[in-house]
Amino acid sequence: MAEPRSLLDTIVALATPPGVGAVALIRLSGPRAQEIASALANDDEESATAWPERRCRLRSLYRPGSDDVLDRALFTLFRAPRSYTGEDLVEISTHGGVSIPASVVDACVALGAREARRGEFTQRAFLNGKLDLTQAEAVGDLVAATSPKRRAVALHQLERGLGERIAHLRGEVIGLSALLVQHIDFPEEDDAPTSIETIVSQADQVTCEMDRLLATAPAGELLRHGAVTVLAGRPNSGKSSLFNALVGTERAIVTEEEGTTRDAIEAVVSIAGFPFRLVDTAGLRDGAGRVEQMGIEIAHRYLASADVVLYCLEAGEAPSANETAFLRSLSCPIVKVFTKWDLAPESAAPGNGELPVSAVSGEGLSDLKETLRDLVFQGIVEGRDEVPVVTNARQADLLKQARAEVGGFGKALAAGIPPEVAAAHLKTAESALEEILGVVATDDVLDRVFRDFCIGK
Ligand SMILES: Nc1nc2c(ncn2[C@@H]2O[C@H](COP(=O)(O)OP(=O)(O)OP(=O)(O)O)[C@@H](O)[C@H]2O)c(=O)[nH]1
Ligand SMILES: [Mg+2]
Repeated sequence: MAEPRSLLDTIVALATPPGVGAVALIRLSGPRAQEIASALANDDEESATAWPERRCRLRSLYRPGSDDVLDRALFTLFRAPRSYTGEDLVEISTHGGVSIPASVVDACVALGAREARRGEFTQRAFLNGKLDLTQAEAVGDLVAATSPKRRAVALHQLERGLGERIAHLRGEVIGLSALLVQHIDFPEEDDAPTSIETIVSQADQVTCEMDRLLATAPAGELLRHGAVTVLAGRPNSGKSSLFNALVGTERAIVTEEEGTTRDAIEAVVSIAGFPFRLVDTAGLRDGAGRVEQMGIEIAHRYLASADVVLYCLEAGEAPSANETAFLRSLSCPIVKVFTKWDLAPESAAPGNGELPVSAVSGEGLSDLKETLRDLVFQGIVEGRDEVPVVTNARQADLLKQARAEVGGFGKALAAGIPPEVAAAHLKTAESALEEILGVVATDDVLDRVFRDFCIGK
C-alpha cells in the first residue's frame, strides 16, 4: 500500500554513497530544517536567526544536548522555495567515511527529523511543483546513466524536453475540444466555422505527432538497459577477440583452439556514446562435446532475445546454406562481420553490407561501431539537437492510450457519431497526457516512479 505523503515532516538522509570518501553530504529538508541545523551547531539565539542563505558556514557540529564535537562541517541553507525540494533545505558537508555521516543523520533524527525514504527529496520537489513527473524520472535516469547518450537524453528531459512536448500535445487535444465546441454551437448554420472534416484532419495531425514521439520509445528503452548485442559464429571465427577489442580489455579467453568459449560473457560498453550489452558466446557447430554443447544452447537463448547480432565469419569465408537459413530465422538485425581482415589477401574486397574488421590491427572497428549505433539508435542520432525521447514504459503506455483515444475520436466523428459523444475520447486522452506530467498523480503512481531511486536523492 502507498505510504501517506506528508510534507510536514522534516526529512534527513545521506546523499552521497556510504563508505570511505573525502566528504559526505547530508540533506535535511522540511519546515524544521534550519532549526535542527542550528541545534546541531549549538547556535545561540542570535546566530540561529542570522543564517545566510546559499552561503557556506564552517561550524562545529555537536552531539545533541552535549559538548561532544562530532565533526567540523560546512552548512548551507537554501530557503523555500529556492531549493531543490522547494522547502527549507540544509546541506551539511561532513568528513566522509562510515562513522561521521551516520552519527550526523542520527543526531538529526534525535532532534526531530525523520529518515527519508527512497527518492523522497525529488518526490517533494515534484509535490512542491519544482519538477513535473517526467523531470523527476529524468533525475533517476541521470544518476543511473552509464553512457553519454543516456545522460544527454536524461538531461534534456530534466530541462523539460519531453515535458514540453507532452504539454504541447495536451494543448492540441484541448484545441480539438474547442473546435468541437464551436462546431456544436453552430450545428444548423450553413457556414459553421469549423466543419467535421477539418476537425477530423486536425485529429489526424495530432495522432501523427504522437506516433512520431512514440517511435522513440524502443530506442528509449534500449538507452536505459543497453542494446543486447550477441557475437555469434563458427568456433574460432574471432568472436572473443572482437569482443575484447570492443570492450577494450582482455575479458574473454582467446586461443587458437576451436571451442574455447563456453559460457556466455557479458560486458556493458558505451559505443559511439550509446549503451550496448555485448555478449560473447560459444562457437556454433554440430558434434561438440557435452560442455561445449551446453554453451551452444546458451548462445541460442541469447540469440533469441538479441537486439542485434554480430555474425562473425573469417575473411574469405562465405556463410553455408545452413547458416544463411539460420540467420534468416532470427528476428533482429544482423551484421555480417568478416574477421581477421589483416590476414586477408591484398586483393580481397568486402562485399556489399559486409564489414571487414581486424581485432589485431583495429581496422574496421570504428565502422562497426558506427553501424551498430545507426542500426539500433537511428531514431535518436539525427542532428545535433536532442530529440525528446519516451524513456520508460509508464510514459509509453500513457502516450499510447492518448494516441488510441485521439484516433478513436477521429474515427467516431468520421463515422457520423454525434460530436457530443465522440468528445469523451478527448477527455480520456487529455487525462492520459496529464498523467504523464503528473498533473494528477495518485500515491501508487508516485510509489512506482520513486521506488527505484536511491535514498538521499
Ligand atoms: N591475425 C588475426 N588473428 C585473429 C584475429 N581475431 C582472432 N584471431 C585469432 O583467431 C583465433 C581464434 O580467436 P577467438 O577470438 O578465440 O575466436 P572465437 O570465435 O572466440 O573462438 P571460440 O570461442 O573457440 O568459438 C585466435 O588464435 C586469435 O588470436 C584477427 O583479427 N587477426
Ligand atoms: Mg571465443
